[in-house]
Amino acid sequence: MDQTVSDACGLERHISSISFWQAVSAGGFKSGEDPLRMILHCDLDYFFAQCEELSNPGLSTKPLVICAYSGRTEDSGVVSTANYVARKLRVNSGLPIIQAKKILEGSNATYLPIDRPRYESISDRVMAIFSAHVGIVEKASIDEAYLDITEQVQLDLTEGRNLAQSLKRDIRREEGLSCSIGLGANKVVAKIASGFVKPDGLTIVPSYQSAEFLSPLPVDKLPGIGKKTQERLRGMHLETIGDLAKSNIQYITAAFGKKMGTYFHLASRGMDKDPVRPRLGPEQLSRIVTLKENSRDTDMISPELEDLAQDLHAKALKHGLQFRSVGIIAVLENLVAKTRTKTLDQPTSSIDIIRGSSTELLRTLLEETDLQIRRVGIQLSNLTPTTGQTFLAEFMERPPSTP
Ligand code: DCP
Ligand code: CA
Ligand code: CA
Repeated sequence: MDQTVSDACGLERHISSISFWQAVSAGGFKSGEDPLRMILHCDLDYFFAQCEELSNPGLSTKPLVICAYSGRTEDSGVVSTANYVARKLRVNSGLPIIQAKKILEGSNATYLPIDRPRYESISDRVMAIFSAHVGIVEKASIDEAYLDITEQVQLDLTEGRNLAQSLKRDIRREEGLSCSIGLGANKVVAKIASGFVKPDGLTIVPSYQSAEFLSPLPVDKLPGIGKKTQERLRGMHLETIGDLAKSNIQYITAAFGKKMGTYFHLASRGMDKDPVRPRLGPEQLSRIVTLKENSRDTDMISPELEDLAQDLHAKALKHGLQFRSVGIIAVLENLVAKTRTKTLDQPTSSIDIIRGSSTELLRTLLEETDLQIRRVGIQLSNLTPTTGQTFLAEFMERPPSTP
């Protein structure tokens, strides 16, 4: 019944049957309770390892293991992540490094330590590409974000697919990275869809097929269900998300408490109201505006940059933050997003630095293209609290409530 539609990536999966959805509805489930939304979840593939392959492409044809060394002995610690060549040999995140080395013995594998500052800079630039395309971006971790595209694509699936494909294309073209994207009616469905076809996948789940899409998947695919909860559910003969959807809510709440029970009950039926919270995480402050008309004229673009610089400077001061990187975001007339970033030796909160760096980066960017600029933005990253401020967490909004 399922129909696979190949797109440019050859990986898009389109779930087409609605039979189970109707069966669930007939069982008393009220459809349409959630307002209609269209959410993307974008997750970079084998992120830390892919970043290392960028600087050394020779690494991509053999097993590459990024190691979280504990420092106790030379090889103590676990695998942070591994490229897909190593994964085929069953080397995955969390495996002790010693075991990974045994499995990969004689395979010419490379082992590298985590270089977090570099991955964070790359992550910042990818987040800037998201913000260049979409207004509501919630950075969920170093390599993933939720994007609310409801208004932008007017709930049109084809438009949604086109937007997802332009994001994939820009991330590939600008940063050389592949990612997997899920499109769904809410964060839970989008998140599970992004992991459905990987790497370089695009999985689209129309809203009315959410429950049917989730139904055959094992329960641990639901965000918030780990191995322990999965074991408990197995003991209750609940193996798939569909089993959970069909189970009695009182039975589930009695076992897991009201909050988790209600979440399992709704999420298993493809329902989730959690909004995409527009923020890029505590590491970045950014804003982007659309120019009155497309332009390459710095005299015309400069006043916009000045407004952005003042606004972001005020935000940084308000939150007691200094920045060490200033980035410029430009969406060109062909809708391709470009970003350029400058990292300083020392953190600062100077507006002159924002002005100077963004103007210089804009010039560099214009030299690299003949096209006109449609939207322009500034991003401050590598943020640290100004001396005298204690915890960065004080300035963060509350964390997402989705487990
Ligand atoms: N990470 C880690 N330890 C883990 C899981 C992840 O250090 N147990 C780090 C390394 C990953 C990054 O976080 O590259 C992102 O985690 P993901 O779960 O998204 O995994 P990957 O991006 O590595 O792989 P995938 O292609 O499955 O998304
Ligand atoms: Ca990832
Ligand atoms: Ca991730």
